[in-house]
Amino acid sequence: MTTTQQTDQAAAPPTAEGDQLQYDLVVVGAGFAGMYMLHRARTAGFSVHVYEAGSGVGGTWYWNRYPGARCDVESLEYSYSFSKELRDEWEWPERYSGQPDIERYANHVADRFDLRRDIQFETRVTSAVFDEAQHVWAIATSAGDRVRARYLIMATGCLSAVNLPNIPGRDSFVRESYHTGQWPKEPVSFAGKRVAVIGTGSSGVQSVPVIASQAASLTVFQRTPSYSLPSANGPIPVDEVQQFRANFEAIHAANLKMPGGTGSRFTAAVQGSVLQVPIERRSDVFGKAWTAGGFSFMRSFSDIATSHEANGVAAGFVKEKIRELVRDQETAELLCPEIPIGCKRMIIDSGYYETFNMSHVTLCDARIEPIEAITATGVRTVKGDYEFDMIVFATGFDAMVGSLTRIDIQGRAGLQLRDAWEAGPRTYLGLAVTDFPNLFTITGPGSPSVLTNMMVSIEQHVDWITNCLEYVRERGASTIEPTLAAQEAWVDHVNDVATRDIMHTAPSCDSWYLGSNIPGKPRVFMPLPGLPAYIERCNQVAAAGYEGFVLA
Ligand code: N01
Repeated sequence: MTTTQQTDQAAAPPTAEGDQLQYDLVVVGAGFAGMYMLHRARTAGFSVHVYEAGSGVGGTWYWNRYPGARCDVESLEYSYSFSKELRDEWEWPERYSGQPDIERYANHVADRFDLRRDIQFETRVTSAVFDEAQHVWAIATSAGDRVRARYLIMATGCLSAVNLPNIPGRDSFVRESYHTGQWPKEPVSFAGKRVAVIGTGSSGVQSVPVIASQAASLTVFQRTPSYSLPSANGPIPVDEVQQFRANFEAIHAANLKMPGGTGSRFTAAVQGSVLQVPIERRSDVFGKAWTAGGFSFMRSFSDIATSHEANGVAAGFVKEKIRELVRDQETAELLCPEIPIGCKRMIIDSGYYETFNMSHVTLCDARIEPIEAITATGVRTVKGDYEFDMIVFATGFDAMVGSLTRIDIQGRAGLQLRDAWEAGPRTYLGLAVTDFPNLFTITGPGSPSVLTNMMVSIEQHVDWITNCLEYVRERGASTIEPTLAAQEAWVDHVNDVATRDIMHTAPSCDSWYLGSNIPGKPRVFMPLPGLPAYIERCNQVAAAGYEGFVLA
């Protein structure tokens, strides 16, 4: 691999003796969560130090610099809300921002709020051990730091621990290879090269058209076809930006009442069931939503996510579109998914299906031709050997828990977080974990996180954590930790809500939400559907003196 693989680097844990408490908070990660945590906690008078493995800020948007990387939430909403000045001065060039613009925004925020002085780059936290005698976290890093902090805040992101597929011979390829989630900063040229892309989730689907436009040939290895919707991306009209800014407070408040924390400006085209309207009207509504782009399609009727039958009708429309867009009907059929639409994270693309009309682009489907091995010079399938100059692994992430369990985190009595979560993640509110005092997870499993606009969830979590830390400080306590009973009840609640979410938990659907993209990972639905009820619960817990937590 030409990329640096994230590994479990188990450095020796720091010793308890002799070390002074250096910081109130150590924050792990300088993506949008870590940056806002630093800003809020600093403003509240805490001393904060942030460790970041990359050489710059941006987190997801630092690492995922693969060609075509783009956000599927509208730029105006995929922005911090906490500062009016920041909102008003920043101009997004496109409705759906590309990675370079989002990284530029992250850097602008870091400069504007003078964040860099408390961020240590190119430093990975390797272990964190809770010292039960001193009530502090003893933290070790890849750069040899040994520091002690009262609180450990994990801002490690939900999609940051990359998944390299367990294909035999994976590391034997001697030419260029990359994982989309650890794309190098140096330019990568595809010109004149025979390129393979393995994986057809968002990262694969976004990168395919860009790679195809430059490579000599492109072979796309698909294991499961995904539904993708056109973005209809373009500049944001000036009057829309003005309207958005003028009405920001109302729009933001309305977004907080939406299940995903976004999209209040675009309500369902038809408030009712797709099954109750005549077929011509259905096609008309679907067609308009398809042309409007982005998630509009999923909002065309109000029961696409709640009725199997309605979901099937919507899926049928998309499959017809695929058959229209892809000239070779054999390829088109292979691209048509069989799973419910939306059970995996929806993909928003820029010309994905059309790319298969290019004569140098080939689809290699695992149902016909499974991959047997990676060789020194390419990929071996059951039908024979393909030679490539470059392999792009667009094979996703050990989502939601990988970035936490790959670090050696020890709570009370040496309990390892990865052992505590062996049967699936267990948290209280997706924010804290029993037996791991003074540890908080931003957008952790058991919170709505990846089912929402992450910016909204990040801000909600950071604000809640900061208020909580102020509360603990005011009471002169040195630890805060959820009770086992509160955590168990929360896990039961998350499971209960997930079971009722028929779309995301369809038995036919193996998604990273369920952990089923990682061999051996327990099949547990990790995020909690429904942001508004979640926010209400978090607020109730705080108002009741942090109910379910113990302060000591
Ligand atoms: O990862 P994925 P991703 N052999 O897990 C295949 C966010 N994101 O990086 O479906 C062969 O979705 C796997 O096949 P299968 C977004 O939330 C957002 O693309 O498991 N193939 C699948 O096709 C997204 O959902 C944006 O059968 C193998 C692919 O690799 C999330 O990140 C952009 C394999 C992995 O797809 C993850 O997306 C990019 C194997 N052994 C990402 N193992 C936007 O904002 C895996 N695969 C738009």
